[in-house]
Amino acid sequence: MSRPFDPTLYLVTDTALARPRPVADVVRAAVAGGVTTVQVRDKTASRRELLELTRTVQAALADRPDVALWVDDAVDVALLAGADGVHVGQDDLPPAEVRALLGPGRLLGFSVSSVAELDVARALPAGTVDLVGIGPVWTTPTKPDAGSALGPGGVRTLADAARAAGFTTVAIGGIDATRAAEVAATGVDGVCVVSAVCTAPDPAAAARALRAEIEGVRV
Ligand code: TZP
Ligand code: MG
Repeated sequence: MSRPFDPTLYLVTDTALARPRPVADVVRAAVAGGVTTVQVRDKTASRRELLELTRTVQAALADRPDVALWVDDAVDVALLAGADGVHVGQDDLPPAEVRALLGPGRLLGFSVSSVAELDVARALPAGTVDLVGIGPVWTTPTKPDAGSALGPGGVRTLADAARAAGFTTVAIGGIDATRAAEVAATGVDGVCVVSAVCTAPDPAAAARALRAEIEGVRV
């Protein structure tokens, strides 16, 4: 069984957007502000650099065992660092292969932007994929090749189907504090952000604002 984790406010790091601050500083502040889970993502880093970055973020989270740590794409890095999970996209290693490497004790996330892509996860044995990341909700400069925007309506449709299949759901793409409530209202388990926190002058305040919007929908 994978470990339980709280997907409510899911931060994906971006080293360039965090500059000049070290990613670990942004993560520490964001978690203090209310981020509940963190994924290390750096498409420009070498495997060696990604391992180092992951370990630095892990050290920043040492006093927060409740915050699950994920690595984007690199299952080798996730295993070497002892991260809680790995997140793969449709063109990365297939989820069944990643699960075979990860074993049962870690989390596996998978990106979906359509019913056909969700079907890939639904066709796998239960326990292969834990979480599906649904997006992009809106187009975003952070990932210009993310595909067409689903909008909140499209997210709701995919989230309903994904939750019915037993997956934890998060939505990603173009979300900031002004839009977090609308996304939370689609029924996803969590809201995922990159630039809203990584570019914020005060990442703790940005996380607090996002969290307040999400919790406002849940009461
Ligand atoms: N996958 C779909 S959109 C996206 C990813 C990694 C980037 C989201 O970034 P932002 O800055 O929160 O819009
Ligand atoms: Mg990927």
